[in-house]
Order: sequence, then C-alpha cells, then structure tokens
Amino acid sequence: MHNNKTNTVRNTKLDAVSKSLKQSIKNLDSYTHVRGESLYVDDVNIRQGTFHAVVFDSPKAHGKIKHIDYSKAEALEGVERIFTYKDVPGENEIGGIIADEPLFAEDEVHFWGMPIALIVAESEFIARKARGLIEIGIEDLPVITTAKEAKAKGSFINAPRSFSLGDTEKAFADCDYVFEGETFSNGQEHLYIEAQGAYAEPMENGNIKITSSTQGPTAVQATTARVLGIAMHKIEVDVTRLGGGFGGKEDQATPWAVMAALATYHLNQSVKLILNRHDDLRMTGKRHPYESTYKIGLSKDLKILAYQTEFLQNSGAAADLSPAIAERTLFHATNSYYVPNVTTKVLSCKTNLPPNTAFRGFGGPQGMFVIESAIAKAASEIGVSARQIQEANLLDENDTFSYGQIAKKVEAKNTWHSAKNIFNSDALEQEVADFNKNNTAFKKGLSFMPITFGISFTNTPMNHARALVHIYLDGSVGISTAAVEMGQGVNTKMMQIAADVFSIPIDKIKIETTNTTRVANTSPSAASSTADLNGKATLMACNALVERLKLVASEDLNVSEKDITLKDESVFINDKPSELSWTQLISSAMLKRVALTENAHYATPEIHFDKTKEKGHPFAYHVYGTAITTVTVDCTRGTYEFDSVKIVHDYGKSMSKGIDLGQVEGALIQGIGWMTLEEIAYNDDGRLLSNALSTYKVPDIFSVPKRVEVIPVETEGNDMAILKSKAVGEPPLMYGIGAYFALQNAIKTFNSNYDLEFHAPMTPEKVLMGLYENKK
Ligand code: LUZ
Ligand code: MOS
Repeated sequence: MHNNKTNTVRNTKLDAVSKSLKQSIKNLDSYTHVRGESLYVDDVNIRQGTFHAVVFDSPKAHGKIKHIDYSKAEALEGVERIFTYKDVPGENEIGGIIADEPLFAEDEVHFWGMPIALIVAESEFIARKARGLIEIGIEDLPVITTAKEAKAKGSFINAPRSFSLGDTEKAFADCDYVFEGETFSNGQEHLYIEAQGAYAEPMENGNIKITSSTQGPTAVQATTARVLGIAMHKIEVDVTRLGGGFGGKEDQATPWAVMAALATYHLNQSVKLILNRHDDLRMTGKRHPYESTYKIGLSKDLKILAYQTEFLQNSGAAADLSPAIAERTLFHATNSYYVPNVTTKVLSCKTNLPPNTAFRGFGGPQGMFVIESAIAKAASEIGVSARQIQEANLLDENDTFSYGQIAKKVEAKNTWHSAKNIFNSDALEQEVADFNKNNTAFKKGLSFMPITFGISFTNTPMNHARALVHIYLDGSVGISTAAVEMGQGVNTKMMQIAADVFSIPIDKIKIETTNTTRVANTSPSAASSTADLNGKATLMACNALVERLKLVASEDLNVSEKDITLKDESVFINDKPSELSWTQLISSAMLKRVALTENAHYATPEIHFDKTKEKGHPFAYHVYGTAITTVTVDCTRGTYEFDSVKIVHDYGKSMSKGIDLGQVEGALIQGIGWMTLEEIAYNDDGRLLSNALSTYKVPDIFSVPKRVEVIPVETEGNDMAILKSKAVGEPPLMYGIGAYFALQNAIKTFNSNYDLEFHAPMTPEKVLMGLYENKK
C-alpha cells in the first residue's frame, strides 16, 4: 500500500498509555495506523525478481470446460508461466471440513469466479493483460442461485441437522395462537479494507515462507502442504496484521496463499498475489443468504410454548465452513428466549454461487432474525407489541437451551430491564407515539433487540491456544500467540495481560507476528474467542515465569517467596519496594541459569458436545445485551435515519474499555448495514451484479445512527472469560437486527394495511413499497 514508508523507526510514546491499563487503553495499533506505518501483506519488502500473479477465473457459474487456449497469454512478453490443476504436485483440494473444493477447476466450473489458472508475470499489469488473452469455451449446465431451488432439486452439501427440545408437535396443539411464515435474509460482503493476498518466498531446501492476510495461519500451512504434497514443517506462515477479516479470512484467505506457494514451488522465486477489489468481490464467498420458514405457538399470556423452523442456507458451490455455520444457526435459533418445545432444522443447500463463508456471527444472526420475525408476526396478529412477547419470554437462570446446555449467570433480563430503566424506554415510546400523532409525512418506529451469543468454537476440539513468552536479558519481553491482529485490538489485550502480571510498562513488551514456527497447530482467530483463548495461554505463561522469578528474588533478598510480589518494575516484599528492580531480577535469573522462556497451552475446560445426540455444553459462557433502536422514516421518499441506538451490553468486566466500545459500535453498524442497506445481487446466470462499491452500498458516516449509547451492565463477570472480560467481537452485530423491526414498526404506523414482510435488507425501496402497498 505504501512503498515509500518512512525508514526511521519513530519513538512511539507508549508509556503514556500504560497508566491505568484497565480503564481506557487505546488500541496500540492506532499509533502506526494514523501515521500510515502499519504493515500489511502489500507492504512486505519484496525480493528482487519477485513475480506477480493474477487469477484467471470462470466466466460462467456452471458448465463443462470444453477448451482453454492459453497460447496468446503465454506468448505475451513478461509472462513467466501459467499454472493450472495439472501443476499441482499433491492434491488439488482445499476443502476444510469436506473435501469438495478444488484449488483450480479441472473439467467443470461450479461458480462464476471459480479459479481456473494462475498467471505469473513480471508485473501485475502484464499478468492482468495476459488474463484478457485467454480463450475459454464452456458448455453451460443448469445454474442454481437460490437455496429453495437447490432444495427442490435435492442439491445439498451434507445431511441436514436438527435440534429438538420437549415435544413440539404436542405443544402446538396446546397453544392459543399459532402463526407460520417465511423469512429471507441476504448475504453480506465482508469488505475488509485489505483485500485477500499473500506473498510466498523460497527458502533453503525447498522450504517456503508465506506472508498471508489470513485469520488462520495453520489452515494456510496445512492446505499448502496438502496441495504441494510436502510436509507441514516445510511451510512457514507469518502474519503481521490484517486490514480486517470479519470471517472472510478464516478459510478463504487460504487459496491465494496456496497459489502463490505453488508458483514459488515451481519457479523457486518469490511470488506475490493480491486480489484487486473487483476480483475479490467476484471470487470470494460472503455471509450466507438464508430462506427460512417458521411456526410459532403462544399461550394467551404470550408465553412462547413451541417453535419450529426450517433454515435453508445458501451454501454456495462447496462446503467451506457452511456445516459449522449451519450448526451455529441452530444454536442461536431461540436467541434470548426460553422456549420449552423447539424443533429446528437446517439444510445446507448447494448452489452455483461462490462458497459462502464465515462472517461475524457465523450463522447466529441468520437464526436470530427468524425468531424475531416470528415474534413480530405474532405480535401484529395478536395486537400487542413485540416488546411484550419478547419480555415475557426472556431467558432465566437454569433454563435449558435446545442443545441441552443449562443457562448460567444469565444477564438477559438484567440487560433488558437495565435498558428500560437507564434509557427510560417508557418516555421514549411516548415520544415516538406523540411524534407519530403529530406528523403525517414522517413516522418513527422503535424496537427492542435482546441478544444472547454463545462463546467458544462450537467444534469443541478447536478451543485451545498457546503462548510463547520470552523475557530477554535486558528485561524486555516478546510474546507470540496464535492470535491474529485484524483491527480488533487483540495484541493490545495480550500486552495488557503481560504488563499486568509482570507489572512492567507496555513499552517493554512486544507482540510478535503470528507465525506457525513459534506457535503451531492453531485454531483460526475467530468465534470471538481469540482474546479468551490466547489471553488465557499468555496469562498462564506469564504466571509460570513469575513463580520462577519469585524463587530467584527470594534467594537474592533472603525472604520467603510468599512475601514477594512484582510491582511497578520492582520486587516488593510484603507490599513494600525492595532494592531489587525488574531488570536486576532478570539479570540475576540469567546468572542463576533460570529459564526465561515459557510456553503455555490453554484448552477451555468444561465444554463438550455430542453430535449424535445434538446435546451438550458447547459454550464456555454466553454474552448478553439489549438494544433499543429508534428510526424516523420519510414517508414520501422511503428514506430513513436512525435517531438512536441505546444499548446495555454485557462486557463482563471489560479489560479494555476503548477497544470493547469500538467493537460494539463497529459490529452494530455492520449489523445495521446487513439489515438495511447491503444488497448482494446475483443474476439468474449466477453473475455477481453488486460487484463494485457503486452497486453495493455499505454504511457510511451518513447512515450511522445519530446517537449510539452503550452502557455496561452491572455484572459479576465470568471466570471463563479472560480477566472476566467477555468476548466482544461478534455478539453486538446482532443489535443491528433491531434496525429492521424499528423500520417495520414505522411503516406499520403509516400504513395499517402493511402486510409484514421479513425480507432483509430493508432498503429504502422496500420501505417505500411497504408504505404504500394496499394503503387505503
Ligand atoms: N468459526 C468456527 C467461527 O470455525 N467455529 C465457530 O463456532 C465460529 N463461531 C463464530 C465465528 N467463527
Ligand atoms: Mo469468524 S465469523 O471468523 O469469528
């Protein structure tokens, strides 16, 4: 991105931020970000002779490749070589969960944008020009773009999954009200600012080093080894940071890294492959669109007695992470509510779209949108407000989730009632009602959105991490973990932990790049769990070092180690400073030949899940919260503005308030974008129409709510979270679902004949149609 980066390493003033660590620490990356000094893949100093690569991809969504002619492209001056599946020495296979995804198409293409070949040239410009010279003939095969069509044709990724609790069928028979309906939620483009990319370099003895913009360095390493047919130890993957991931680089950073490595393998030369925005939008998968049906049954006093759904997930042309995402949809199908009788089912439908993938929330938001739709429908039919139904069914201590986990330390009612009190929701509702009485051209709508999100990878074996901590002989510290910094501030959190345990300033600590040679066999930075898993490992490693150092100090000072603490860069005896400083203590430990390196392994305790029974205790804990959203709709134009989103959020005991607030705000806006603006469109041929930022609208400064307030709920916190500071990455995205229902409530006020539709995103066009459809 910046080739002329300043060469002087500036003296970063980090000491200022080390004070009052737990209060308002900034994301320490912000200093290099604002100066343009943060390093991304495109900033790697490339070796002389490095080649540049561009991917040739399918111009059809489904078909048989009849012929490809590379001769003109190969003849172009500056083109080094074009690689296809024929050049794969190992397996032409990159599927993570199911082996159903070739790196390069062989004789068939399954989606528009599917990689077919890699063009390697002296410059990206030449490679791109060569791409235009490739001639391909494809015999069309039928194209499926929607989940419903796939279901009708029996096209699935895997077997359906189903969770159940109680006796749903019997419970429906006992309900006073039963409603059924359909919902749709569209996909979502990740739009990480840094597009996908990797840089591969040949090392000695056929080893390859890959610098990748990935959330999953081990996935890149393992898949490269598989495709090249060599052992994992020959591949080193290094990640400095990502310019955003949002799930889009959990699995789908892999192919580009593998392709670059494949070219390096053959050419024994460095190869850089960075997608431009158009290529990235076309070739990569997105959040899964879902088409779902629901049936909800209630008693007269508005208790939800029974709930049944069928989720159709549009998985795209290969499994990718779809089965895991489908599973999380089931985990979150009842959101923050206790429902005693539940039957949920999800079908991962195979279509001819790019394989859809992880996106912040990982299927949870799609599941939660459906039950909120069902509640809105029930409320409208019964003639009560959705808020009454929501409030009557909030999860309580010791309630059972459909997957068997017993809810503990539940904050659903706490956040809900705190939100009502703190933000005086009665007065807010009155304001909205008064406004609507006094205005005809503008209408306001208000919604409540409670959230409950389970923390842990739902796949239990993935919940582990390691930290490698070195104390250098001058007392400075270097930390390696599996955590990938992608803007979420995890490096800052790791530093805080070490600074806290060692009681040294943050400028004595460095978080190293994430590298497979220092921390191996890692799970991706995902599932909101990165700070928990890697933070716990870091805490364990630092604590072990401190125990060792205390022994050294007790010898040096001739006191019991029980009386020793490390504080303010000194050794304290019974809370009074001794003459021994941190640096002297480290020198002393060196002379005594004490190990100043520790490697710790953390695996989340207590969690388990039995897929044969679909029961267990998959989550370390849950994160809770409630958002109140108000919107004003311009009923002449269909445009709208969010007046405010007022949130009571369960941070536990936040260890980095600034970072966590940033996560809540960012996730909220991303959720509002998904629900209101961002409209992915493929045509019937499977071609992405929303293929640029001119046709794909993301929230900008004008579409964010005029006011966002986030208040932490008072809570005991949870020891399964790092320093009781709960995971914060994904849960707040689902506050954005409230935006949909606030809009719907405004429309209903204007047009009492509006027939509730649950078809997200609620774009201004849809608002306008809703305002005037069947209006008397
Ligand atoms: N990734 C994953 C995730 O592999 N498993 C998960 O459970 C998950 N959850 C949220 C986001 N990414
Ligand atoms: Mo994820 S959706 O990569 O946490």
